[in-house]
Amino acid sequence: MAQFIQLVEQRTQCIDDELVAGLTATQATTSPKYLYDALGSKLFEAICELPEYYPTRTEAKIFGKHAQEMAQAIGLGTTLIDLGAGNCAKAANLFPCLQPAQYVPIDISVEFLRDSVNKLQQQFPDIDMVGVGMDFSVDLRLPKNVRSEKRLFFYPGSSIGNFMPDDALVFLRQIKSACMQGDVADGGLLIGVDLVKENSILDAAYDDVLGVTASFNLNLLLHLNRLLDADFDLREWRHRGFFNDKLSRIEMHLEALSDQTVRWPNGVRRFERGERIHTENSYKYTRQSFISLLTEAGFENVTTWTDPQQWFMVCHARA
Ligand code: AVI
Repeated sequence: MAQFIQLVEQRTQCIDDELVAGLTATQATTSPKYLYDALGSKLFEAICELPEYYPTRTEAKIFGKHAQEMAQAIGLGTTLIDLGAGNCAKAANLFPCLQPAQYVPIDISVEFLRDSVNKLQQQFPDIDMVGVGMDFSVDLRLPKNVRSEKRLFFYPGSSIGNFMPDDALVFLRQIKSACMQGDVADGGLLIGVDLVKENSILDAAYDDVLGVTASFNLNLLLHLNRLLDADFDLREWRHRGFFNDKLSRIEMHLEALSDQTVRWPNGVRRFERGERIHTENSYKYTRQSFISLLTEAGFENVTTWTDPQQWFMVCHARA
């Protein structure tokens, strides 16, 4: 069994306060991290299989084609820190080329991660693995068991797009300083970024015909019901997912299908028909706008790889 460190509690006052503040704001909002309970993580895996959801397979093709070049740019024997590891599959595909000395998958979805890392440890018994259950978007301080040598932060899947640009900058700066800990040359950051493209392709990717993304979004309400002991009725809500051209981002919302009141202990929120809860943004960058963001965060020597249609980009940058 792999080592596992759990730094998140399932239900804290902090979570409640954050959720209630978001739900009772004039424009109701929830952090996208609440999309990922155990079922949400499985639904996200299903999204990645959808024909409309191009990011996963496009990124996989880029890694498949250029992994050797990436390993040459990065070097072997890194401490591979996988942010939002989920089922750990993307990093595992890179093990043969990258040959990490230590693998550190981190995810907020603790039980899902625990299962994934234990299975992976059986497959790769020679790699030292330390699974960490934590919310790295809040605090990137790593436990002591994580080697400080040659840290390579791995952040695939364009999850950086789920941060507001200002928060993305703060987060990238945190990664940069975490790379700099230790006295051996850093491994840097290997990150996947979704690129701006035709609206119809983006719209379809976040509002698929099978309704898997709709289920993923609606499942957030089940999660909130559990976390807050609230009484959202899922039949009274629908999914909305579309590209907002001006802000260069996909927006996901849950829209009330009727006037209704949602209750939880010590709290209540009235929603009118058509009112929305903003549940996620997914920013789309151009190659240049993302390189500028990396540079502003203090990274240098940026190398990029993309697919022939230039729909997705993988970047390596040194701290
Ligand atoms: C995890 N993240 C990069 C996904 C995205 O594309 O923004 C989450 C997602 N939301 C809906 N579909 C996928």
